[in-house]
Amino acid sequence: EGVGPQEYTLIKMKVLETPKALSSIKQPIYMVAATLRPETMYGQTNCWLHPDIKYIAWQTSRNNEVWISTRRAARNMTYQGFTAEEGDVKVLAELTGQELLGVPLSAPLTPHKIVYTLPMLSIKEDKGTGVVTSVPSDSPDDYAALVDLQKKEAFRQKYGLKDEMVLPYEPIPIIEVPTLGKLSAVHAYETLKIQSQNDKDKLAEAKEMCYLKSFYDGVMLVGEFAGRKIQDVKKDLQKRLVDANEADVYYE
Ligand code: A2H
Repeated sequence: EGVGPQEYTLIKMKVLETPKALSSIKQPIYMVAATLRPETMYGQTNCWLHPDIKYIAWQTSRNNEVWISTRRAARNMTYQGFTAEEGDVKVLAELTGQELLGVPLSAPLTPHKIVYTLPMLSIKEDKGTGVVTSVPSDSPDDYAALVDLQKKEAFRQKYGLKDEMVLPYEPIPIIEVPTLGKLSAVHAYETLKIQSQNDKDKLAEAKEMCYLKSFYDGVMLVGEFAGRKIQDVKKDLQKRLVDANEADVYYE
């Protein structure tokens, strides 16, 4: 990673049914996922949370919205104009990822009307918001974690997830990458015979196979920018999302 701060697009995923633990909150609630790939939002199938990480629901100064992220990310955001006062996080609730699983969300650009929060064990507490949007077509980590849940009923049951939150969601072809095809992450996963989201070395290899190539040679298959190269549309797509109040820009 470079010297300067990293710019993330914060994707706002609206909570459609407030979980019990947040029932006192009457404002609109969003999970905010930090991504480097706003142009992949057409392929979202779910949202990842780490079951053991602590998240907070906190008051932003944006349209009275309440956002869910790690406390660390919320604190950083107080210095980026997201709150009334710098350094002051107004915490409305604190809870673990586990308490927030199986929550229905509405997310931008994906064809799915509802996507669910599901568990991912490789989420890092000290990066982004701790909330990760899942694009299994183009992210080997996302594909591996989704397949783990789809293959193992016991894993779904452990977290109280219903089959319909997981089983109907398949990778969506959104970007064509020369030699890797229209589902580049699936191609890498299969070529390297990855077994699970814990296959760290092979997943690192899969990411090497996919990411640079997708960024430099990938072509959009869907949406307003279909037929255009990824590197030429990333900024425009970010701006569209921000202008529609479906995203924000966050640095760390
Ligand atoms: B990306 P970097 Cl399709 N822990 O978004 C683990 N991973 C995290 C995270 C956390 N706390 N916060 C964000 N991320 C993921 C989409 C995507 C991403 C695609 C392809 C590649 C890709 C859909 N998931 O990232 O360490 C998020 O996944 C390639 C690295 O700051 C975020 O972008 O470089 C990316 O990792 C940020 O990772």
